[in-house]
Parts: sequence; C-alpha cells; structure tokens
Amino acid sequence: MKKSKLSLFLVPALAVMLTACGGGGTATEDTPETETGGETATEQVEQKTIRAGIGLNDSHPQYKGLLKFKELVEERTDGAIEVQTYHSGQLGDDRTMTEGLQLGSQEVTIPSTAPIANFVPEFSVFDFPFLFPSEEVADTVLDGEVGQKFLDMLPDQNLVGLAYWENGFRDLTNSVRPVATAEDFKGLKIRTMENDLHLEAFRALGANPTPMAFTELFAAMQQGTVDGQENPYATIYLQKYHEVQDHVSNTHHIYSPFVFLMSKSFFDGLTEEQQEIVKEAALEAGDYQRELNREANEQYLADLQEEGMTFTEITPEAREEMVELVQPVLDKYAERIGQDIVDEVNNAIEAAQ
Ligand code: TK8
Repeated sequence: MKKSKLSLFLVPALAVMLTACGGGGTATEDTPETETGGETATEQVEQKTIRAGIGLNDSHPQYKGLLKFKELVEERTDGAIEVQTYHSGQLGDDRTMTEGLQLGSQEVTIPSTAPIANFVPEFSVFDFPFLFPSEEVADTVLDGEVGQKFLDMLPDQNLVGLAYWENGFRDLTNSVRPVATAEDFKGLKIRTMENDLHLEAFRALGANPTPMAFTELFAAMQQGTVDGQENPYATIYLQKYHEVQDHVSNTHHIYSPFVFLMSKSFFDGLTEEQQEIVKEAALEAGDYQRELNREANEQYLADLQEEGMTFTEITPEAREEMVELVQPVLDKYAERIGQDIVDEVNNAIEAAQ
C-alpha cells in the first residue's frame, strides 16, 4: 500500500515538536564564572532556539536567504540564539506554519502575502493583479511607510513582520495549451494559492481555479488533478515543474512579496539587543535574497525552455485585455479591504515610478 504523503512529512514535524517541548524557545545555562574585581559573577545566558520553516526547497534563493539569516543571528548573538532551518514544507504548508507561529510550535516562516490575507485581509492588496510595475518600485513601496503600515497590522495576530523578501513576478504554466491571450485561459484547471482574490481573478480570466497548499502542488500536476499553476520562474525551475508542465507564458500577472514572519510571543521574549539583531538580520538577508532571486531569473526561463517547455510571450495588447477582465474583482476587493488603504498603496506606487 502506497505510503501516504502525510506520514512521510509527519516524522520531521513530530521531531520538531519534540524539540519544541524539549528545547525550542529558551533554555538557560551558566556561563563560565568571570572575575570582576575580585568578585565572581555567574552570568546566566538564556539559550534560545528559532525553528524556521519554509515551503520551497533548499536550492531556492529563499532558503539561501534563510541560511544567511541563520549565519548573521548566530554570529551576532555569539550563539545565544540558534537558528534551525527546515525547507520543502517539512514543517507543513504556509498556512500551517503561520499558525505554528501563533501557537508556538515554530518561531519563523516566510510565506507569500496571499496566504497572510487569511490572517490579515488587508494583505490581499499585494495580490491585486498587475499592481507593481517592477521589482524596484515594489522595493520602494514595501520598504517604505506603506509597507510598514501593513506590517503593523500583524501583532494583533501574534505575528511580527521583520522584513519583505521577494517571491517575484508570477507566470503561468500548464500542460494543455500555449497561453497567449485571455481566451486561452478558458477552462484551464489552475491551482491558485489559498486566497479568495486569486480565485476570483482567475475565474474572471475564464479559468477554472482550485486553491491548494504549495506542498500538494507537484503531485496534483503529476496526477493531472490540475492543468497548471502560477509562480515565478525560479520556483518553476528549481521545484522541477518542467517535469510535469509543457507550456510557460510571461503573464507576470502578480508581483508576490514574501514576508519574514516571527512569532510575537517569541520576539517579545528576546532582549532589546536581540530584537535589533534579528530585525537587522532579516533585512540584510532579505536584500541578499532579493539579489539572488533577480540575478538568475532570465536564466531560469532559458533553462525551462532547455528542459523542453514552450515559451509564449504575452503581448501588451493581450495583457491589457487581462487587466480589463480582472478590474471588477479589484473594485470588489478595494471596497472590502477599504478604498483608502488601496489608494495609499496606488499613490505610493505612483510616487515611486
Ligand atoms: C512556498 C509558497 C510559494 C507560493 C505558492 O511556501 O504557494 O505558490 O508562491 O512560494 O509560498
């Protein structure tokens, strides 16, 4: 009988849970006694552990960014904070891992903004199709006042947003037909992230969307449960989607930010100095991750074609037609999220160009 996928990844998750009970969070140990003017003082250094999990695999720039975060934090705290890193959904999917931060079973995860909208609905604005015109404008807006305004909404959910990293511009793949215009979306069973706006936007384009956790996506495409998906080239190539997909189009329909999330309970338990260290490390590792993500993007597209995928260029006219088709969905969500904050984002984008 086929071993169920569930049991395959339950083991590491259980191991982490056991660590959590045993050592995740904090433990105290005496440091060697130190002489201070004839007196000796035993300084208690609380040993803390950050269990950081992501969904992408260990070849993706997101994991390389996480390793950079680990290096910076362990170095700058002289090992007082240890960072354990888990990739490929070993601790679960984005939603489960974010809940893990709220419940204390892990301390860090770095999801796209789309699943975060299930915790803070306002985050859906970052998944408005065709919102950001470029990575540079996205950086300016996300790293500025407006981006901070959204991060300030997270503590009510026992979450702290330390930095924005980059998932990137999302592009469509499928195994039915080349997609050059909105017409070609008709009837395609497209997997979307678990976000209502994504679902409604793909319906407006004529597709037949299914929300699904990232951890189930490869098997769903392999078994034909879905015809296609949408993600940046780096994810498409490094997760080996070319093994189960035939066509890729540069729809560039959404620029997805990642948010470096930390459990608020854990963050509040850090010393002020340690809070500064983890914040700085998340920002510096984020700059490094964005750079890695952009460096090879065009190369990943060439690699996908090398692996036999057909590439279809979306013309400005075809993209314009897609923008028009999804506009009613954006109007509906602007009303739901609040027109003011949507206007603030759009004005910040305008000013950043
Ligand atoms: C990885 C996901 C992925 C996202 C998706 O955990 O779900 O398609 O783009 O990067 O967050």
